[in-house]
Amino acid sequence: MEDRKSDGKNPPEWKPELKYDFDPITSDDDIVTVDLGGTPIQCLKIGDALQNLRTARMLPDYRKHIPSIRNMEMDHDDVIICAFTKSGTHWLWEITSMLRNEKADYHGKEKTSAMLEFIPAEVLRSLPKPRIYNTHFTPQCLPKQVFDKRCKILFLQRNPKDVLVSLLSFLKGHTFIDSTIQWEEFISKYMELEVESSLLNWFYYTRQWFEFLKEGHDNIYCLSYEDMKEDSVGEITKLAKFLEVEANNDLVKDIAVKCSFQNMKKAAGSKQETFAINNKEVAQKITNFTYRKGEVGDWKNYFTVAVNEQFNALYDKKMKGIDFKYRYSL
Ligand code: PPS
Repeated sequence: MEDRKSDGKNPPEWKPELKYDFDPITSDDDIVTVDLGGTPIQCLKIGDALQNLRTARMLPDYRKHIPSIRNMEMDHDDVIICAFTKSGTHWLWEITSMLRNEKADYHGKEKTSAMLEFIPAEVLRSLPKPRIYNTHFTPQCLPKQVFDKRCKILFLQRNPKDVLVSLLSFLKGHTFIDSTIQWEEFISKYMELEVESSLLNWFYYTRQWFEFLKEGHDNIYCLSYEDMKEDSVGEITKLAKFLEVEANNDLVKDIAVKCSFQNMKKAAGSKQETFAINNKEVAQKITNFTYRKGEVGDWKNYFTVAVNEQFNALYDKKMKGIDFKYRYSL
């Protein structure tokens, strides 16, 4: 894999730090090519987790990392936030951190600092308490002790139409896909996506979680982005109860205000990033697409009537037997 260094003449364009070892690919490895809006992406597949080969050394080698996460020790008071990407994970992580610290102060670090996909198990274990991990993995990749020790899990959902609009902006922003790809192209390819991927395939991810929830787990609390938008104070109050945290009305209101979209976007600049970003412009760009709009219903600006009908039909087919009702507007 190429090294990303400056030629010494021009300031280096910021690229994620490639800090992990990555063993050679062998014939035993499962390599899949995923077509996202016309950009073929080569990935290593471990179970239902995909590792993009282009950025492989940015994250630990999944062939060793996933087993080590599965076997990671957990304490009964560790909490894990589970959500499909672009569902509001940053938002819920900040709220949960404030609640558990009983203070409406922003966490000093970016939420990727506590992400199961990004961080080696021994580093995750050494984070100060209260520990709030987060992940886009399905239950099959979570630490086994989560279930033995009955750690609290927060399962956050968001309607898939807003998720996909947000996802395109994220993939383009990180140059995971060609920045010229238009929404029409992206959504039509996305509707053909069959790969069993926790990271990319919303239908697959969500089904996996619902099948798992059917088993009945009272250590899992379900929330939705739309409910949080509609009534932040009410949802934070209910969450505090589940987390068994003392939170009076003033604290809950302060958290709701501090965690509003605009305030979190402003605060993002002062956080210590997981990947050292020494280029202010790039850091601002990443903040701008991580905190893009923060609304319910932006999908209506993208889905045509025909695409919407096609998507609804696909949803009915893929989500048969799952009776959860997503909210597409408030
Ligand atoms: S990630 O990078 O996959 O973990 O993204 P994730 O944090 O899950 O989701 C990003 C979307 O959440 C919106 N967001 C918020 N909405 C409301 N309030 C707050 N405080 C907030 N913080 C983040 C963010 O803007 C992304 O959605 P879109 O629709 O792109 O704006």
